[in-house]
Amino acid sequence: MSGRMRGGCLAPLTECTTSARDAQVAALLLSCGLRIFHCVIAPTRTVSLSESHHGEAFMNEPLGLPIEQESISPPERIDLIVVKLPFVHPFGTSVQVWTHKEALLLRYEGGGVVAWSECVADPDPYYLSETTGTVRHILREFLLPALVAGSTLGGVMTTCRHVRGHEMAKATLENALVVALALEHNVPLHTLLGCPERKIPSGISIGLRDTCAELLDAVESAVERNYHRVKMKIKRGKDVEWVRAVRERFPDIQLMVDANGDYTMHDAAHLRQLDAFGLTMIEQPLSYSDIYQHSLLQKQLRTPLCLDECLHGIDDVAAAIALDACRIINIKQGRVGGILESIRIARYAKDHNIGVWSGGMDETGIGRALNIHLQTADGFSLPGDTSETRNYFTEDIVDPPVVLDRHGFIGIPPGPGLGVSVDPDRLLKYMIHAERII
Ligand code: OSB
Ligand code: MG
Repeated sequence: MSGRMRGGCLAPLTECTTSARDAQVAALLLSCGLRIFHCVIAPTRTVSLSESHHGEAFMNEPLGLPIEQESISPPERIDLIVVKLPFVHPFGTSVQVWTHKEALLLRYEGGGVVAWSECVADPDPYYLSETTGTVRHILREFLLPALVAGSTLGGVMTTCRHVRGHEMAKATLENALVVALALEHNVPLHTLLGCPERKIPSGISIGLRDTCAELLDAVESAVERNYHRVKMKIKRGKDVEWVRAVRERFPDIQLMVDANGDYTMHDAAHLRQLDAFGLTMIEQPLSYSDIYQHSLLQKQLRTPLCLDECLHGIDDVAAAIALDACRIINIKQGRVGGILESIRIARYAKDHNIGVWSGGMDETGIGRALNIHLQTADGFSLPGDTSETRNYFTEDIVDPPVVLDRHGFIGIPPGPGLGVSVDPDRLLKYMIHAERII
């Protein structure tokens, strides 16, 4: 790591061209002393489009967006970088407490632009089964080889669908390609997606706290900052009484709970008590892999259920809606394989009168910016888990940070692509691994 980098005298790294800033990051990756692997992309692993269309199910149909026809510029360089940033407050769910955000980033250089994407996987399998380790493996061995000369975006992603599961890995590649296209066209990502600019409502996800008093303090500060809705994590033993306390103190806020799968149908009578508090929804009360039992539970509750962990693509969403397993869905673009599948799901849900919001994974500013652009798409009808940078990090790796306006809205970062730029000093400060693929 060079003294120059530490000095902070470099101009911020712009996304939109292969500028001096990008060259600095490239030089930094080579000079940082971390392990850098080189591996050869094997184009022989791809499957032709006509072959891949044979016998496909609903999930594998093309989306029909014009950008799927766009040609991908061949990558000149691809790096996988892992950063680890401390949270300002540990983030707890019913399953795990995270003290840091460890995120895999993909840096894609080609066609005269540098595009970044952030994978939503954690280093551990305590949200879903994918991890930063499995994503690196799947990207290197199976997804990046789909990048062959002359491919369209749709063609690459169709080839990638031959890989079963691994939605977070697929999303990491797809999002990088989509951002690269936006940069090549010199337009903001939402414009490339055909979505007009709009202000994005905010929502905050408050992790499990040790005491109810601490939870009340956290809710109070969110209400003071004008968040449009507040989500509190619950688990067995920290649920009905804690919700009652929050509701008594804040009778008018849009309030919801997220159990991350902590309950079973044996808890149905207990969960029915939550109907008394006017919650906007109860998110994933039952197992991370269940849809059917949620449909049984929904019949016993007035409060709408919202599904998160168990929805991995439009087929799961269609099943959940057909079974009346939920009235609202949380779309995490990483969990469903990327921004294009997210747009398709939002449209489908809207057509079926199902509320939609954009979930978060405590992302750095790269993933956060993508989620903001995504929420301009048709169908996103409810405030999501998109909150200010300062809730997570004292400093982030990108500029500008996400802030709320006076009315609790979030603006779309201006400029081409994601509209945020990676700061080389902070990237270096938080980088724990770098691997050059091409
Ligand atoms: O269930 O939505 C979840 C974070 C990590 C894992 C799972 C979840 C969450 C969040 C945080 O709720 C949402 C955010 O603020 O980004
Ligand atoms: Mg959730």
